[in-house]
Amino acid sequence: MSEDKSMNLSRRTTAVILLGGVAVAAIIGATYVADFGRNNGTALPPGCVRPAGGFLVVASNMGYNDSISHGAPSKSWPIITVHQGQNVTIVVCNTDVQAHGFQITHYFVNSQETVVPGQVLKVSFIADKTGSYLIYCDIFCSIHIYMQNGLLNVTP
Ligand SMILES: [Cu+2]
Repeated sequence: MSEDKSMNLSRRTTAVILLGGVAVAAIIGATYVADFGRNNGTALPPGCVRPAGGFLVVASNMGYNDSISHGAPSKSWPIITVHQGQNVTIVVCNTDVQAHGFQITHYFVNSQETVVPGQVLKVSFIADKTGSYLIYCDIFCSIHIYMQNGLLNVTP
């Protein structure tokens, strides 16, 4: 093989690799956009109801309780306000096609609460400490940044 031919082949190979990369990126991008734009929040799994005196958090591809429509990630959503000493019950359900985490600083940091697609999770805890605590997802997902700014306010 002459030097020229070898150079051409190498260039062609580079071009094919580049095109391949662009195609893969386009496919991933299209999948991401399609998933992002689909609202899975309409079909609630059985048991996905607000508990008496408690709260309901629906994890969908629109965030927590449609946090994307409520200004996430710059604005806090959802916002749960309770009194110190209150027994707090939250039903968390997942209508998305991917798993999400459900964490609250101080209350559910190391619990690794996870809701898989279609799951309904019920958590209860005593709000023992006043203050504002972040409600967030600790599982990497395609809408992760929109699930980092929920708020639990525990008032005296
Ligand atoms: Cu996440």
